[in-house]
Amino acid sequence: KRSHHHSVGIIGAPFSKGQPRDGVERGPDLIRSAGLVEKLKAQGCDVKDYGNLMFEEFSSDEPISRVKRPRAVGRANERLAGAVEEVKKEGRTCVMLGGDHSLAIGSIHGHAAAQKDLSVVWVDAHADINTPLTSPTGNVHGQPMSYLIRELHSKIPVIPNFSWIKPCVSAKDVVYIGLRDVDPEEHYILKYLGIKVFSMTDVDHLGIARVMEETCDHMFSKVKKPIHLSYDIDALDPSISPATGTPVIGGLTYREGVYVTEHICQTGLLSALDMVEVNPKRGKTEEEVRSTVSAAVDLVLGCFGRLREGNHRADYRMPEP
Ligand code: 4U7
Ligand code: MN
Ligand code: MN
Ligand code: MN
Repeated sequence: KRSHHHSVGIIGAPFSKGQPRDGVERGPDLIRSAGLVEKLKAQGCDVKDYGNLMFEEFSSDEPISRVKRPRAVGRANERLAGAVEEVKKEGRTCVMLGGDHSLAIGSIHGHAAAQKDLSVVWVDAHADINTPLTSPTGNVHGQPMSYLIRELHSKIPVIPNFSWIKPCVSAKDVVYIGLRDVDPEEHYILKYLGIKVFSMTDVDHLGIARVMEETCDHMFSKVKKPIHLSYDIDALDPSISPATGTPVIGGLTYREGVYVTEHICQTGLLSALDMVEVNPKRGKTEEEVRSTVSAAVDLVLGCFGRLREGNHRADYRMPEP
């Protein structure tokens, strides 16, 4: 099933202004330093690293309707969208290393520009679907889905540097996994739009294998669309990935987290991946940072063919005596 080789394009997005905590902009370099590119190549992937994007600074960036740093966030995502579209046009599965989760706006938008009609699998402790008007914090990393979902378009006010965003995903093409910290307004939106959600309660009830079966059944009920997997490292339990801005107790185990990636990989439809919210400054010790970064690397590797049973190259032959 997995004998095809993966062609991967990596974009670093060292951006942190979708939330208030410094450090998350160091995610891309940390994940690379842990050997991501070398490990992907060792498992047979054709990897092109496009390097890190550079983002504009805004000397004055006052909040607009509860949205903090709208100009910086809007412009950074516009940049990212263009970069992701380029990677997709070169025929590679795009891996966006964040940075905070506001970057999913640009990543999914750019993906959708190159690839009409996609499914989004959002693995996160949070739903990140607050509109600018429901957000309790004003942080855009808690809002990206609201800008992208067609059915929410009429609920989004005008924001400077956000006018390029066209909603490009249908509510029926979104599946959430791992939710356990959902604001009341977000819970209303999820129910009102009938979005498919597998909360941590569902993971407990069904087990991760059935959750992934049902995720695929839901996504493939009509046609098989390319998959955008948006993976927030805080989906995992903080005992594994403590170095993140908004940790929530009771998350996915390491095994459940990796299982999600193995299952998405074997669909053969993964078209873009976000790995976001790794923040070394939120780790209390070196070991906490190491564990978080190492989990992020393993999740990416799982998306591109790494199996826990082991792997070998298709052209391997045993040495003859
Ligand atoms: B993350 C929150 F209010 N919902 O909107 C918000 F609880 O990308 C948290 O998933 C958002 O880490 C978390 O600010 C954003 C809050
Ligand atoms: Mn989260
Ligand atoms: Mn399946
Ligand atoms: Mn998130």
